[in-house]
Amino acid sequence: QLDELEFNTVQIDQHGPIAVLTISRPGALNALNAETLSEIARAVDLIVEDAEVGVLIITGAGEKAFVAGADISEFTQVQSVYDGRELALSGQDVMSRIAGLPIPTIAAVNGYALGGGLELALACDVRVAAGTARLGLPEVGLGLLPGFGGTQRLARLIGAGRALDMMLTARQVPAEEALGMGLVNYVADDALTRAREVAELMLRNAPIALSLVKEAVRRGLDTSLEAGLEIEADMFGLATATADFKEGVDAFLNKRRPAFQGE
Ligand code: CO8
Repeated sequence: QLDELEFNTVQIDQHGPIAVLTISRPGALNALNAETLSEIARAVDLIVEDAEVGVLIITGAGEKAFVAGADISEFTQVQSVYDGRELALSGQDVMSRIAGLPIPTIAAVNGYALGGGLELALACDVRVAAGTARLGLPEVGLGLLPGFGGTQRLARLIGAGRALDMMLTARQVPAEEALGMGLVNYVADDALTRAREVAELMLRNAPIALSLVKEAVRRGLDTSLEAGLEIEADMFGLATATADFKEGVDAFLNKRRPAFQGE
């Protein structure tokens, strides 16, 4: 059972097909230190290996913060350009692993999602924010820039103009404004409860189709429209070879709910 695994700074709760990964560093607003980053990577690997899990929700412990950034107290260990680059690469690796997962991922953003915390939320497919959430990339105030994918993923998600405004001002964007700019998909009183509802909607659908949608969008964003359309056609072809495609069509024609097997 996933929820019996021992971690120091993260916790996995699994209820059927929904796994919730909670980042928990009380006293540091769940900031990501080296241990937390490696535990997130390990936990994500284990979650994906579990065939029962269909959706991953990532959240932060407590009401005050999702994740308040990379752990600033570790920055004093950075002594050279090489160290800084390696730090960025290792964080980017964890975020890219999350972005590349074959199952849908939802960030339930409670409170502060700053710096590396927002970058973690950006690596997820969908973001649900609590009304109290505040999202920002304040790295320039530390003499840094976002290093865990933020300069790239934020601009792709909300456009270069809005992303540059956020990164150059270092301001914290409140939940409702984040909703308006497409930075989050939903605002709710209880982000985790709403994230579970969104997960339930996703889980009604064919799992292989979900993973193919993700792959088509992710790979398409890095290429021309023409090449992206080709990727879409490839993914579409793969979907038509699944048993779930036959099941979905048969269920529709016979006016029943489909029973997808992920095959
Ligand atoms: N790292 C380490 N500790 C933190 C962090 C953090 N990012 N954020 C908060 N904490 C700690 C505080 O130091 C404090 O600890 P203590 O009680 O021991 O003094 C505790 O959490 C509570 O925080 P505050 O007392 O500051 O709480 P407030 O309510 O007054 O303020 C804020 C909340 C506004 C969220 C404030 O804590 C804050 O500004 N935090 C830092 C936010 C930030 O700048 N985040 C970005 C960090 S940089 C980053 O993420 C870069 C990622 C890419 C790295 C690439 C490397 C090359």
